[in-house]
Amino acid sequence: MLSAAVLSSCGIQQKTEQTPAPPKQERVTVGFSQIGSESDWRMASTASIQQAFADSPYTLLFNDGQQKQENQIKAIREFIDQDVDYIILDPCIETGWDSALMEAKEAGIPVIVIDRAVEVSDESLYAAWIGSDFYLEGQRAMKWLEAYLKKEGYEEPVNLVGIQGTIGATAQIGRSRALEEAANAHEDWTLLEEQPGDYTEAKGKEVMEEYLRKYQDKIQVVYCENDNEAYGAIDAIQESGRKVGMDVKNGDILVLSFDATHDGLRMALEKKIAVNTECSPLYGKRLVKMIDEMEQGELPEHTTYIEEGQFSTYSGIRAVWVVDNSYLVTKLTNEILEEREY
Ligand code: GZL
Repeated sequence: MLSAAVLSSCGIQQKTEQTPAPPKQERVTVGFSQIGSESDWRMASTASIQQAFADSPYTLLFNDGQQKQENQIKAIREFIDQDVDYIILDPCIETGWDSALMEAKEAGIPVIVIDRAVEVSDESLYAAWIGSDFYLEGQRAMKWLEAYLKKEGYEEPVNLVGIQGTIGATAQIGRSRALEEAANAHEDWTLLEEQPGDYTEAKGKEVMEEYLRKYQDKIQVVYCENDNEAYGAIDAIQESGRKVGMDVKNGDILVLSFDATHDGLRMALEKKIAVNTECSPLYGKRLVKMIDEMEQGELPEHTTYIEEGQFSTYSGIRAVWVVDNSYLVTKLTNEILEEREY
């Protein structure tokens, strides 16, 4: 057996003890605190993110907060304990996140907020926010209603009811504000009542049943802050013997909705929803790209609004104006529905 001296003199390093294997390149791990599974939109949001990360070099840890902030805060702390590289948060409501986000910041873990926003004392508590302009969504819906009533020559008083999203969610705050402002701006419009429907079909139906009991045939417009609430409201209206549709002059109740999910657009194609204002849930690829960039040391844009559309079968309105900007209203067709991604 050649001596160690001979071996080493010819440059062959003889392993005198087990040298540890080099650490395997650890995969970047991302913790995602999702709000829940309350709506078709939410399920599409989850699917988009899970699929994009499955196709990426990153490991996604997923937590369903079941629409409770305390569950989401618990998830954030668990992600910190697991020493993830990034946290993605879709916050159920805007307030109450400072301490959890401070803990992530102190752990050196960047937080990317998506969809709904957080209201915090220091905006550096999160690295970036990508989401929708929910107030603009509501303004577009109200401008469409104003144009529709004018085009139809409807000059009677207009009574509206609102079925809100989860109180305190950015989407609810923005969409409700637009409804309230529009009702105040029109002398002959009366907002009879608003109640939370929590973005669910069951609650949407329950609230609409109460409205029908209270206001009977006084209601002309139902403003649903998402598609699942609209499905519930439409069921309640039809079960009461009234009709949803586009002919307000002959007693149809106009249902306005948000999200423009596949079934929401199908209901619009059937004229059960008069106009559906889109809110895109497709964050997955954007988030993977953002993490790619952050892995390269690039700072992401701190605030990014996503582009969204509006759909109706009513061909008399091809665009609406909000302040100085015009926004396209897409005439809804079967082809658009068939191509719908979510
Ligand atoms: C809005 C999103 C809302 C959707 C609902 O971006 O947060 O939550 O409008 C979902 O369908 O439940």
